[in-house]
Amino acid sequence: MLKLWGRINSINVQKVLWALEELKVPYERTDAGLQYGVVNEPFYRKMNPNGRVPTIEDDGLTLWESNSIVRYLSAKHGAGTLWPNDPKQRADCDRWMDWATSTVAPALTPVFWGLVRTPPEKRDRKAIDDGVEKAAQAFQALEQSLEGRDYVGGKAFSMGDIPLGTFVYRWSALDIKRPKLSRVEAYFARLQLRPAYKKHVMLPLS
Ligand SMILES: N[C@@H](CCC(=O)N[C@@H](CS)C(=O)NCC(=O)O)C(=O)O
Repeated sequence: MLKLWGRINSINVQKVLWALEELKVPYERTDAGLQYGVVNEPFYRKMNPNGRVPTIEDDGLTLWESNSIVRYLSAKHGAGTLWPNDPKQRADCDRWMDWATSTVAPALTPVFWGLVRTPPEKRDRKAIDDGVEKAAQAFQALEQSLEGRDYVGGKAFSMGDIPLGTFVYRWSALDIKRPKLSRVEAYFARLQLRPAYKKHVMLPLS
């Protein structure tokens, strides 16, 4: 059975849990990272020299990098659904996965860490405010791109929605100012119709 290492409040682990559930792949999960440790143990470093989560082991393959794991699982179990067969369609989804990591994550991570994992007296207000502004700009771009689309790849839910969907939830759940973006709101509402999203992503922020 597929093995997954990572704590459930890690956004990168949540992407993998969401994909596994969408694809109905059975798995065994071991808590790892932050308070659980494990990531510095020699056996773990051998699998993942970065000492980060998630890592999976599946059928002789050891893999880290959450988006790569989502792509692998989608290709293996979701051809024609999470993994569009048409290369152009797939590139569209891939692009949103990369964008979530390259543009949304660097904006939102300092906000999340500042407001959720840092005591008020130690917060870097400027880093938080900068992140709030950059995240607003990123989601304005998403708002524009969602015109005529139910999901980032078009009419159907795909792997392209998984990394982005985890950030959309965090952005909505953080106690920050957000511009009113009706398409992003409708997209978030659509994602919430998916039981796997509610179960693995929409957890209290911690
Ligand atoms: N680019 C990597 C980032 C992995 C990463 O930074 N994971 C964080 C959790 S979201 C981590 O391992 N933090 C340290 C820890 O949990 O001990 C991925 O997408 O998998």
